Amino acid sequence: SEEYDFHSMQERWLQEWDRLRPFATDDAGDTRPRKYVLDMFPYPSGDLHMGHAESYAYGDVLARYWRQQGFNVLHPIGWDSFGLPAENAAIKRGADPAQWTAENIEQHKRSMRRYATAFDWDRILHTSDPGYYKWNQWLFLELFKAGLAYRKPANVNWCPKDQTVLANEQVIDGHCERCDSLVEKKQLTQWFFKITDYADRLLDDLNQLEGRWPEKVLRMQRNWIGRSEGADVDFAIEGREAPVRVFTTRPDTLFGVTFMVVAPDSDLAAELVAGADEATQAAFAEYLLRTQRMTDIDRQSTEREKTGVPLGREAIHPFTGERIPIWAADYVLADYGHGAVMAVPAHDQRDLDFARAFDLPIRVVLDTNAPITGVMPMIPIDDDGNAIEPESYEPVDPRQTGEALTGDGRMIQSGPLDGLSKQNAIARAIAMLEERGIGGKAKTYRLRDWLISRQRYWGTPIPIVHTADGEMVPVPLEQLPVTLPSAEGLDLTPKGTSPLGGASEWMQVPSPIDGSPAQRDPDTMDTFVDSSWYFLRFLSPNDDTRAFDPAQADRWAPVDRYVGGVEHAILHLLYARFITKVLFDLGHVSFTEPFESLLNQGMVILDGAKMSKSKGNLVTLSEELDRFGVDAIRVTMSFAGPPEDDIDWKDVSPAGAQKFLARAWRLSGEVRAPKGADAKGGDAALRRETHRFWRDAPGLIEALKFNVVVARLMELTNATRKAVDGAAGAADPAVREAVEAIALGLSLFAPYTAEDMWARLGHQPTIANVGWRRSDPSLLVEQTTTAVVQVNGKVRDRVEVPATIGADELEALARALPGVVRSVGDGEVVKAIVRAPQLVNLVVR
Ligand code: ANZ
Repeated sequence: SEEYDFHSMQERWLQEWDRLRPFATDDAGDTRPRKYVLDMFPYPSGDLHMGHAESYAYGDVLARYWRQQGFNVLHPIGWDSFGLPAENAAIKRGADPAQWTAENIEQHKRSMRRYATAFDWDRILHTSDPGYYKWNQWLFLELFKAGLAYRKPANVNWCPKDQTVLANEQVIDGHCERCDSLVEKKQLTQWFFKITDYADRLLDDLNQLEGRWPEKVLRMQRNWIGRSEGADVDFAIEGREAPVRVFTTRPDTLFGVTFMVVAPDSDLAAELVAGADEATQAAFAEYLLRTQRMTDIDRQSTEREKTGVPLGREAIHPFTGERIPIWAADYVLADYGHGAVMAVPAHDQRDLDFARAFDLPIRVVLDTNAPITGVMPMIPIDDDGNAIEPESYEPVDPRQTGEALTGDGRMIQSGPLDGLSKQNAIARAIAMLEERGIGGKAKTYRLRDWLISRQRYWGTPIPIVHTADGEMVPVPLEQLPVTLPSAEGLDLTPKGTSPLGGASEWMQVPSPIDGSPAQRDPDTMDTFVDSSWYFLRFLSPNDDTRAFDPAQADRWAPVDRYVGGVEHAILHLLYARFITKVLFDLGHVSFTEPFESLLNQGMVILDGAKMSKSKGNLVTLSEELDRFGVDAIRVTMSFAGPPEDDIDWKDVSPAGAQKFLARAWRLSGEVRAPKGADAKGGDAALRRETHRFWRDAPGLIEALKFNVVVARLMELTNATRKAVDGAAGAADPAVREAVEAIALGLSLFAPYTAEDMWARLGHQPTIANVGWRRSDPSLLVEQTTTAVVQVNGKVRDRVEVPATIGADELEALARALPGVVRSVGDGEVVKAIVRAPQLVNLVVR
């Protein structure tokens, strides 16, 4: 039989496609409906790997599918080319980051073309291109002018090895995401974006994405934003004019407050202890040093022994007037809530551990043993239905058990709250606080403002000029981009201040206001800024008059389907959502969520383990492609299972995929019916198979069941082979119809093979734009037959059943027929003889 030579096929069609540019998105005058399919753009470091091959295979199936369904599809690619990988690699090899990046992009481009990704090659972009980062600077200034970009000294996460600031999100269990060094704290003046202003919208709008984004991603975003609802409470402080405000989720436990705890590293703690005696101050100073060496994770660990020092000051309980001591302890964080808590040891485990460690009073205010009747206020009742008075039972003592009482029940020892359930007491307490003007309903968030400045070279320069008298002036739009100075002669090694500060000529600039000597801002932007809006730049990537064309944005955006790794579940997606909302508020776009639906592909692993160079279990994409061909690798990715699942390369068979493609391809050389031949009257069984494919494939693709579609193509290939070799023969027009269906189906998964099959069937390239066919419903009517049902050999009923019905199903159906039920009566069926689909005989005693 003919040889399936994928090498020559790849060479031939790659050239042809270069000439035909089948995926250029020409929008002018195109009236087709639109789809925007976007793959997360890669970092251009090294060549493409198996992970890219997987995710691009999936994105491509979708892009090619929508095109076959008659949509005008935008499917662009670019490179997230600023950032540490390029800079560190450049430092290591002594090369210019710009040149290193350009070479890597070229390599990626070659590999992507060979991989036959259906990208629009006229719309590529990369973020380190001044034509791109000019608009990054524009975006920064839009936020600056809207009061959403600001500078403040901040206790930042500092990686001592990379010598750079890290966002909270880049700190994993207290270690640097990139180099795993232990992260330290350092005070530096930094630029922030005010994402916290958008916390509620970022949280609430996740509901719109329910069912369209993976549940796991929605959960991670919700946790990251971490909205907590409760109350603010002001506590007057002995000897201090202003009260101290605390945030609590449990205002119902107000009467159980027996002490107050503030974060040792807060301004408040420093101020309070300043009024205490020397010994207290000395102990505090030492404790503060200990605290500063710890990560937030360790500080909040429930495993650790509680530590702390008294501050020698007292707060006044707002309702009882009682004096309560104020402590500093590391389990309270300076930058959460108000950096201080009202401690309720009976009902909060951390406070209880602390109270037990330092022998502080514990007061139970909610009896969790009291039965809950659902009648509010709740009166506990005994077995006979009589009310139980609070005196008649003993609440559990958390001091003895060591376990805080966190459940629901009935309030006790709480004055006006007595007898209420937890929820009612929360509402009542909030009302009381509001009445007295000492607090009220409040929310707090885990989310912090987005620290966007970096002290590194390879990023977008911040377009701000600092005048001699300390004013910050935006660089005027017509002077953008502020281009990076050449890396030549600059010391790029990390040292805590931006290398750009060393470009003395570049740093000096006349003030945009009056021309007086001024200085540029030496910091560069976090690369997450670059990737927060790139999906909009693809709409008009070469427009040098604006960041994006709003008319195009209205037409194409939001992205219909975003494909990429779950490692971006929090940061990138949150930032892109935030920037989209800002652009909406500033009137630049008319939608508030950037990505309509999201597909997170699983990982490609080997033998159950993540592949990595250091473990030596790397499967190299280029080698796999050389061995099996592009199409076989793409089919393997799609056939491996649902796209969200991990693919163990040990369990898949690229060789099997290649064999399947060869079988399908050979059929295209055997078809003898002429092009356009009417398949009516052709082999009916084969026609039914073909039209079942056309009926089912669209729904399966849209449900992301790519593996099932490949399986169906395999079945159709087998059925066609049987027809060719059997009674139908190669001249049957049903065979041509089936092989064309296989080619069109494969055009999503195996573009080279499909194109070659299409040519061998006598058609012009390219198959990518032919359009999928529709099923003929008249061919899909299921064949039925009449089954006869006997009881003890006598015909008692008849029923219409599908010709393909199974024995079990037929028997169950038969037993339920009215004539059969009547005839069996009280008797017992001892035996059933079933000959599907015609006959059932029940033997009854
Ligand atoms: C009194 C209380 C009683 C509390 C009780 C809880 C249970 P989430 O849910 O995480 O928002 N808290 C407030 N600020 C804090 C800070 N800066 N560092 C550490 N803990 C802080 O937690 C809110 C609760 O965590 C608040 O409610 C407060 O303790 C504590 F039975 O107030 B609670």
